[in-house]
Amino acid sequence: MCGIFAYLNYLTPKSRQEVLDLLVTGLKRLEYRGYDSTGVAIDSLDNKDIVMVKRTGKVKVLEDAIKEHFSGGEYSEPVLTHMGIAHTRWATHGVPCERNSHPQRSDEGNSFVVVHNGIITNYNDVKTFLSKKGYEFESETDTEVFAKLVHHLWKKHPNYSFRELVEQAIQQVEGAFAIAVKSKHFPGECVASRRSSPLLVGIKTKTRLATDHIPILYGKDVDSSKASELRPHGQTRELPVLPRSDSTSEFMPEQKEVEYFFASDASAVIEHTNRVIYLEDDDVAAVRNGILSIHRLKKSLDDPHAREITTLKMEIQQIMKGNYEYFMQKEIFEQPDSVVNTMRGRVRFDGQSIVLGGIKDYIPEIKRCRRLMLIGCGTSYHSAVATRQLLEELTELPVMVELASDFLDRNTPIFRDDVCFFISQSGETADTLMALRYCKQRGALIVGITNTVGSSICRESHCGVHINAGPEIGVASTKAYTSQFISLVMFALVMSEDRLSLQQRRLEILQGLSKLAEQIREVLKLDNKVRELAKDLYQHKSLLIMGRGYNFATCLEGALKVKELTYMHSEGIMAGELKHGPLALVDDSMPVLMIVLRDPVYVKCMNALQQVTSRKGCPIIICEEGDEETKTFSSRHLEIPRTVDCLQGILTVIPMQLLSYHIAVLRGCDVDCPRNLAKSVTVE
Ligand code: UD2
Ligand code: GLU
Ligand code: MG
Repeated sequence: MCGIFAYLNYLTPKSRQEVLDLLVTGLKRLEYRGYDSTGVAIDSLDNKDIVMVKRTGKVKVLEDAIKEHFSGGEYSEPVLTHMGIAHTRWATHGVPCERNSHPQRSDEGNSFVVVHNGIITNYNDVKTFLSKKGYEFESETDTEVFAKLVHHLWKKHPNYSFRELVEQAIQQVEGAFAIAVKSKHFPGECVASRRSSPLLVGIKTKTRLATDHIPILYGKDVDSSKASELRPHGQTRELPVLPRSDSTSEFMPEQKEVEYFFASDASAVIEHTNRVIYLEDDDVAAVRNGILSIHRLKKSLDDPHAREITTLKMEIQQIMKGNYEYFMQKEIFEQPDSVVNTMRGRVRFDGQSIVLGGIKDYIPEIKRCRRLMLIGCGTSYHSAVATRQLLEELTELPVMVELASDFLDRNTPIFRDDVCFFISQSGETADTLMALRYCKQRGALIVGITNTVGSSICRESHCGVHINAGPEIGVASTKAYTSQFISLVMFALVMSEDRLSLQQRRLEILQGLSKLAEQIREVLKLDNKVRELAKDLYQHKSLLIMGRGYNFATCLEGALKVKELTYMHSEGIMAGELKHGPLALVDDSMPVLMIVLRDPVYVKCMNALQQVTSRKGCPIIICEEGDEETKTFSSRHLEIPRTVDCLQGILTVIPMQLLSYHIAVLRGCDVDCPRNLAKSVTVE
């Protein structure tokens, strides 16, 4: 939910202005994660202090402030080694303002400054403890306690290394964090760590690295019971001296010139390097004298000896807007390609077979299960609603579809023979991740459906499917939805492979999948027509979207898009429920959109349409190409190509994505960064 970016150049001369440019560009790539305030910290000109610039608002505001602040010629002098940190915030503790922006500092002298993503849940206890030691707090953030805690530890243990200080501090905090710390007492060094929030390290060297692995240094004889010293409420006893992790010399081979990037996700580093290490929970990564080392306090039996350096396959163009005005628009128009990428290497249209490499070994186990649970939030939840009927049909299993937050609120009973799917674009969604851990603890088989390789859900699931839609930057999800949809359809097809009675149905669906990309291209041609409809709608207060059966999910997802992008009220209404309440909303002034396709619920949808028109409603109809009869009910319609019933939802959601996009543009809303929202919601 926020973006962290840190940059360290070792023996690679860069001026402060260049460093600031790098930090600001990094933040721009991460801006989708949060954008209520921003900040950077670099070394002062005499290298004795740290200078921070913070601003309320988006990265652009910070960029302008930096230009003003660091315009002097001295700032263009190259520095051999330097370390800077930057942050774009999505406030959880304290309003967005400069004082609460990150970096947060330990003291007026800026001894230690911290950028943080997540929530430190025991910050009040730590604050009470530190207040009694004389620390005065200047912000309302939970983050500030971390900077001050490190400072306190530094005063207590003046001979500890920077890494050891941070290592001690993370043992005292609870909750979720990714942090990067800078200190004027340890120039040219960076220490970073994570728990639950994502963090990776990018490495850029002139010559190829001599290794693909960074060894992990484990602590010895750790008595972790001591680590919880701060937890009892109001505890103010002196902190215990905690174990320190091993620091033998098994580091990454020395590099003469090297640059390190610490970032919340890969899109911020890909333009500099494709060599990255995904940190795991409780890893402490430290750079000192240009050498990166990774430390962990505890080693359990199956812990690895090293962290792998992975090569990112992402291309820089993938995260650029190209000719499009907004990322969201680009992502909507990418769907003919992204759906093919989801199926690539998995669906063989000639031999009519499907292989999902990520779950094939688990299929026998899945077939023996008692029920399938599909769990997600927002758009990901809608992809479950959209495919539930097909899953029930092809697996002949009970299928439960759950919102992660509600699922947890209910303490839903889960059994060892349940198979639980966790659907999340980022793979970091906090509620979904917590539901995953809840089910895992109860012994269920955990399957992830994610777009992000290396994400928490991917790592904590037993198996899963990467939807391979490519990076999604626009906060409102579009191509990830259609790819999640297809991934679940492919799963249903795999489950029914050996059912003789279902072969005809499977064939029909496979044929539908093979035509999908072409049909999406057709639907995208409606763009101009949709823009005209948006002109009719954008000044209204509300939009009702009605449908049923396979298209009910499109109504929910369409209404969500309208809400998040345009701030207009919108509701997805199950057409079967009309007479039970929603019909009261309908009159000649209420905008209504109805999905009426030639599928098993066509007659029922026509009924609903008649009910609406007889209340003087004048709906926009999404119908099948050439369906003259349905078209007579309204002068405004969008025709989409015919496909198999269970795939219609992929084609009907696209006009809804376009419609919400155009309404948002007409209303002057920021399409890629809707107010109050962030791309990956890593808090409850
Ligand atoms: C893998 C490769 C792909 C290509 C292909 C060739 C990766 C990420 N994918 O794709 O690049 O080489 O093989 O056949 O290297 N997983 C989870 N949870 C999730 C998602 C995935 O545990 O939420 C696991 C999954 O069980 C598997 C691995 O991650 O072990 C890769 O999953 P995938 O869907 O990318 O697998 P596949 O075979 O389509
Ligand atoms: N909890 C911290 C704050 O409110 C960090 C929020 C974030 O991840 O942006 O400042
Ligand atoms: Mg996994």
